This record gives sequence, structure tokens and C-alpha cells, in this order.
Amino acid sequence: MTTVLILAVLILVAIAIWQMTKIFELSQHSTKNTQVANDADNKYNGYLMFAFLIFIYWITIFCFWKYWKVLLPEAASEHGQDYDLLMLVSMVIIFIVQVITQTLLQYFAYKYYGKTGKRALFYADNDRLEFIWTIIPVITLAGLILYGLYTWTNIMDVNDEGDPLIVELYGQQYNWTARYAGEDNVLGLANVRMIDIDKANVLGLDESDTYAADDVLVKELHLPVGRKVNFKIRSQDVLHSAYMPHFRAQMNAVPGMITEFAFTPTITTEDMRQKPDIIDKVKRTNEIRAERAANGEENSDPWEFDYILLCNKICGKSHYNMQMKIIVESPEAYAAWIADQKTFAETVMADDTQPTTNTTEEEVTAAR
Ligand SMILES: [Cu+2]
Repeated sequence: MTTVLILAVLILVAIAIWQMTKIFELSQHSTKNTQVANDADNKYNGYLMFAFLIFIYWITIFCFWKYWKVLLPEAASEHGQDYDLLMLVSMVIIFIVQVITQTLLQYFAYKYYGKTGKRALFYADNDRLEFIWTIIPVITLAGLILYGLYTWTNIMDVNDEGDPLIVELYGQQYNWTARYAGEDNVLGLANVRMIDIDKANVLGLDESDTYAADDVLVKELHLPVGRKVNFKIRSQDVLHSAYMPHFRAQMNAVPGMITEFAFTPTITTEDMRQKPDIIDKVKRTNEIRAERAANGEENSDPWEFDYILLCNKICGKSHYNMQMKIIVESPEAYAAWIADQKTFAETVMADDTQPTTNTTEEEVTAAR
């Protein structure tokens, strides 16, 4: 209540000051102060236009210089190169057009500022000029769109060619679980109705499905470098989005359906850590962390670079914390790691004394 009163008083005081200024202005019988711009006003505005031109290019150059280093490092997946090239080509074209048009706009506003007695040239139309400034954007945009569509189709083509590794990414508020398809490289059936927390069957795998027995559930994603991975993405509750920025990959996780994305990792975690821009990023981050440590603040442990899977849909209050570490390693290291993991049969089906699932055959078929 006090806040409302204070606000009301402040607003009333502001109105009073504004009204008093008005009265003061009206009492000054100045003949100079007309509402029509004179030569001095026009000149002043012309110079302001020119100053604005200098300002926007100064700030553009400054931002490039200052913030270039916070951009993502080079893409760590095969399609990521194409993705980055498309982005670069689009941005360079936009940048060139922007520089030319903005410069002309601001410069002419400065050059032709109003002067008494000077009249604007009446120029009705020019077919040739209009043809030129229509056809150039048409060709450029058509080219960009075709190039974009071509890249998009290539990136979004999820197929089984080249013996891909099949991995499920399962999102729920607020964590990710990854499921490897095991020896058979076929994921077992799963349905939200078969989730059994008591038995730690958190993904609702169908225990009667033989393909499910060798599936491996993990909380850290390991990927062999150079092998294509087909991701099958599911959500238990709300919309999530599996986002792997270093691999230029993102796909929504939608309850009730399986979405897909495929990529081939090309740089191991170890190799990525040796890249100069990553070394620099880690150094900069750890300097900030050391400062925090000195002040006794939280989140001050030294940081080491890792690939990461994030959720990129605001899915609830702990959304920011929904992430999973990704490790890209040599095929040998990956094979050793996966051999070390327990299968679904070893963890859940082993102590399957009394089946608790009452899912009907129809429901299983529907889930398929
Ligand atoms: Cu989420």
C-alpha cells in the first residue's frame, strides 16, 4: 500500500512539474520559437544523420572485435561444416547489402538536408532502375533459398546408410537419459505406461521385448569419432529440445512421438580441448572462476571443456539445469566404455520376480 501511495505522489509531482514547465514556456513570448524547422535546425539534423552513420559502424566494428571470441568454436560434426558455411554466406551477403544501403540512406539524409529556396527534384519513375533493383534481390534471394533448402535437406536426411549407431535421447523434467541399442543395435520397445519407478525402469522399456534386453541406459553420452549416430528423441512430459551446439544439432523432444536427428562427430573431446580458441575460452572462464573462488563464491571450481547436450525449450523452473555431458572418443575407447556398462537385462529384468506391467498387446502395438 505504501508503495502505491509513494508511486501516486511521484506521478502527481511529475505532472505538476510538467504543467509548470508548459506555463513557463507559454509565458515566454518568443517570435523565434516556431514549430517550423529553419535552416539551422535542418543543418543540425543533417549532421546528426551523419554522426549516426559513424556511430553504427563504430559500434559494429567494436562488437566484432570484442565479442567474436564468445561465438561457438568450429563445428565438431560433418554436417556442421555445411551449416556454418550457409550461415557465413548468408551473413556476408546481408552485411554487404546492409553496409551499402545504410550508408547511402544516412549520407543522402546528410547531403540533402533542407535549405531555404532549395526544392526537391520531382522524379516520377524509371522502369530500367526499378527493374534493376527488383531483379538483383530476386536472383540473390532465390539463390540463397535454394542453397538453404539443399543444405537443409542434406542435414535433415536421417537414414540407416553407413551402419549408424542408434541412440535414444530421453528428456524429462529436468534431466536427460541416453539409451544405446546394444549389440543388436535395435532399440527395444518403450511406452510411458510401462514406466516402473520401483524397478528403476525409468524409460518404460518393454521387458517382454527381446530387443530391450541388451539396451544400455546411461547419464553420460559417449560417441565414437567418425561414426554416424542416429538419435531417436523422446519426451516423457512436456516439450523439450535436444540441443548439441558444438555439433550444430537441435531437435525438439515431443511427448507422444519420436523425433530424429543424425550426425557424425568429427573431433574428439581431447582434440577439441587442444584447439587454440578452446584453450583461450577455458583460460578466460577460469580467470573469472578464480576470482569467484577468492571471494568465496559458489561455482568457482576450475572448468574443463566438454561437449554438452542442453535442453533448448523453456520446460519449467529447472530447465536451465537440464544438461548431459557428451564425450567423443576413439572407437576403441568407446568400445571399452560401452562394454563396461550394464544392460537393461542386468539392471532391471534380473530381479524381475513379479511382473507389474499390465499393458495390453494393443498398447504395445500402438507404441510400435
Ligand atoms: Cu527441458
